[in-house]
Amino acid sequence: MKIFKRIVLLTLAAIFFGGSVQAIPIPLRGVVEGFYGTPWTFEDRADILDFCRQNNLNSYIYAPKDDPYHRDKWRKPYPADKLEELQKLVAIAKENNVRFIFAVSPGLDLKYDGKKGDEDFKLLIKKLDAMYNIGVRDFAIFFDDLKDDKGRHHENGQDQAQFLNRVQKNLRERYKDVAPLIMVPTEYYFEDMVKGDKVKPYTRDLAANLDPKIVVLYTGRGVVCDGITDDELAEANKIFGREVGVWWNYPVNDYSLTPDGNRNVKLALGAIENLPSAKMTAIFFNPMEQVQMSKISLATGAIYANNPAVYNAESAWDRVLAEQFGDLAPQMKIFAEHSRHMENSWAKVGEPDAPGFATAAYLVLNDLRKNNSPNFVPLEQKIDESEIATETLLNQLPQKFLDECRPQLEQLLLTLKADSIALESLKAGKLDPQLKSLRAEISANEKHAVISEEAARKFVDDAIAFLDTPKKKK
Ligand code: LOG
Repeated sequence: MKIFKRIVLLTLAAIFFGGSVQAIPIPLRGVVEGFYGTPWTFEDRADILDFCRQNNLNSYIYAPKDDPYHRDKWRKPYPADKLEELQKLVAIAKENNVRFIFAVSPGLDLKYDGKKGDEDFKLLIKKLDAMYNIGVRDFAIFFDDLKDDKGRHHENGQDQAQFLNRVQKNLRERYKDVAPLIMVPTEYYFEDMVKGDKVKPYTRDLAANLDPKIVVLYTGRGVVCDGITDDELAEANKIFGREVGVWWNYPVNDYSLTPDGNRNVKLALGAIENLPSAKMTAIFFNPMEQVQMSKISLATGAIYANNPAVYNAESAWDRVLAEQFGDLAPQMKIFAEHSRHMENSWAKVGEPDAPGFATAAYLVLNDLRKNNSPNFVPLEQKIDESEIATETLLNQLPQKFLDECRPQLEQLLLTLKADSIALESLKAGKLDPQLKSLRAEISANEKHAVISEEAARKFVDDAIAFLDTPKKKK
């Protein structure tokens, strides 16, 4: 009996870990071009559609925030040249077996009632019809980011639901081949949908009135958060009375801003992680303006979306780096490790940057603070290894990648130079005057590139602070 049990268990384990368990892909999986900033070019989009096919992603949502015809001037029809470009993309999507989902964000000034409401409804249908005529069969309507300066929005859930139901009904009556609508609510993250243990009125009314076939996307606990658990997903499903889909805000970096308003200064090069393994209807990854650099995490996202139950972020990351960078994968991994954590006052996602480096640096300073003599070697090795990798990438990466990550590579190299000098200063017990000017240079460059804030950059700051502090007499 015991032996029999063991055989059964071993067989089950072999099936499970051998990967022969049937993969269950998320039905709708892809990329949402949904970031603020310069929209992707035609070539970028064609490239991403091909990438989607290669990675078994079956959908692409066209929703660039700064395409005026998508949001600010949504009532205006696309001019002929733009329409022609879209038509070509729709054809390319079809060739690649990717659904081209056309989105409009009319919420900034959409009218719901009366004559104005009817006019707007007609204009929106006209906009979608033009897309139908160039081959689009999937549509989305987004109502995100409608808050005023005080963080309040004035949307009514019932109005929005009725509007969307009407759009859905109109399309389905006239066209037999359009897919169910996809929508993003105005309260699109969990913490904004509830107050205490109560669902807020807007979300409650939207959920109660929205056609159950319409797909709702949400972003998780926050706008940019560090994961969604199966329980959290179940909670969102309950609120909306349907299986919701996810709009995942990684690797998007449009909120990585400098004080003077430069965007996209930090690259998000980590793996997709901490997403549900439970059944889900849709997932869309919002990428960076830097299209090539986005492909690292997008490809891990594709591995996740094709088999969420067995996804392992670390091994997916390794596999993708090898596929995309070949011989340069080890160097790329070192660089990417310095640039995967994204955080500000309202956003937090991605593994910590270069944790091995950060630990080695911490140990050195900790010993010095305690008057122990530190072992400098592990940190020295980390600095050297990162420096060699960065230089190799600057010399050998193909141009299309360098076009997108040169500022960050150069910033890392500068920071590592400062790290070396910081280390020598600590060894000598005396601050090299060069160090502070290098630190100022790093700050100045952060207008264009931010990297490794809590690892390579932090060591420079910690070393300066340590050497600047007057020693206590023993
Ligand atoms: C926007 C999105 C933006 C992202 C990250 C959603 C649904 N909407 O705060 O366009 O790229 O956050 O900044 C958003 O996420 N709003």
